[in-house]
Amino acid sequence: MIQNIEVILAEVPTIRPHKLSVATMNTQTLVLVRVTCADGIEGWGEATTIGGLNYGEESPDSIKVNIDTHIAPLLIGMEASEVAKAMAKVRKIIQGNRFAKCAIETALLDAQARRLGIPLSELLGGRVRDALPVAWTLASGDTAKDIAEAELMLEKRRHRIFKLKIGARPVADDVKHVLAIKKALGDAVSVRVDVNQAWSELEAVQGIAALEAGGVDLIEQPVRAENTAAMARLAQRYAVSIMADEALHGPQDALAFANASAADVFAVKITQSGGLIPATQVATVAQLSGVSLYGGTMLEGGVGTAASAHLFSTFTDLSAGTELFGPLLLTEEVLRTPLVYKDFMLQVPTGPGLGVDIDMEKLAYLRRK
Ligand code: MUC
Ligand code: MG
Repeated sequence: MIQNIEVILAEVPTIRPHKLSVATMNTQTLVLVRVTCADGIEGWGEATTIGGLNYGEESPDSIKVNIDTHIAPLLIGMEASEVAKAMAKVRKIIQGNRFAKCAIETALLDAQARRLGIPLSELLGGRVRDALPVAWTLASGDTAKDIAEAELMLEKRRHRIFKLKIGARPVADDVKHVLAIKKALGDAVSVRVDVNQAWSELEAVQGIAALEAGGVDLIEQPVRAENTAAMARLAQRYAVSIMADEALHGPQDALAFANASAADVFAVKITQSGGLIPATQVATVAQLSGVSLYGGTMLEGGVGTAASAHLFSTFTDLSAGTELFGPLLLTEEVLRTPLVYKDFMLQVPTGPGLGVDIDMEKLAYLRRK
């Protein structure tokens, strides 16, 4: 039986300012959900987002209040091992709130996988890989600093795929910045950009042409999320891959995007999709439509990153890799044993459930008072 649901907000500083077109992050607010079951088993989930309400429609505060007030009361007393029934009830009664739903579903699936003594990946169809390629985001706002940071990552064999956050400055300045980094890092390294919706279609046409000519591999969400027609025109116009991120809020959007041929790649995010199971449906739509897959992040800590890793390990096609580096951007670790990054890959945890343990003392210290 589901006995208790607790939402914990924890403030963790980032290792350096992380500059996106929509926000500059100096701290990340982790949103953690702990589900306690009557059989003594506990499950954890995460609903972390970026920049309050700058990025998505849910804030850490709204997620907490909506779970505490509207979602938890629906679930308390329900059978904990019947995750699908519990989530069907939540999805029927609660509109929107995809991040909140994701954290709840993750915690229930974590508990159930622990109960069964199997890794979460095996509840999600089964892993086809044990390690995932991981990109790093260069977003210091300074070209020379970004190059030095990338070189350090290459030297440590941690990342060889780099995503650059652009869109806040004029297109010509951004292009100059990206191409200087691409030139410094060379051909063995994949350089990509994420515009986070900042460009008009005309700016995108101009920017992408220059970036493609300079050897950039992938252009993420260049225009507004709702501008499907522009995404389709850009995807058709350019050989370089166009990736949808903010446009995808679950399977329905994925289907519309696939039908409109509006992206070459989908960034699958478990929170933005509304949970692990809807995220599997996004991936299925992509695979059936010939769209490539990329494992996205909302810069979660260890819990959400582990949950995403379990899901992405089940994708047969993961040709664009992942960006599951969230915990590495934070100054404090909430897991007792950190996730393992080596040889440019994140190792998918192998223990029961998420395969991670929370450091409760550390969390008590980081917790918003
Ligand atoms: C996004 O838009 O993809 C992922 C990596 C990063 O630096 O920001 C996020 C969000
Ligand atoms: Mg993105």
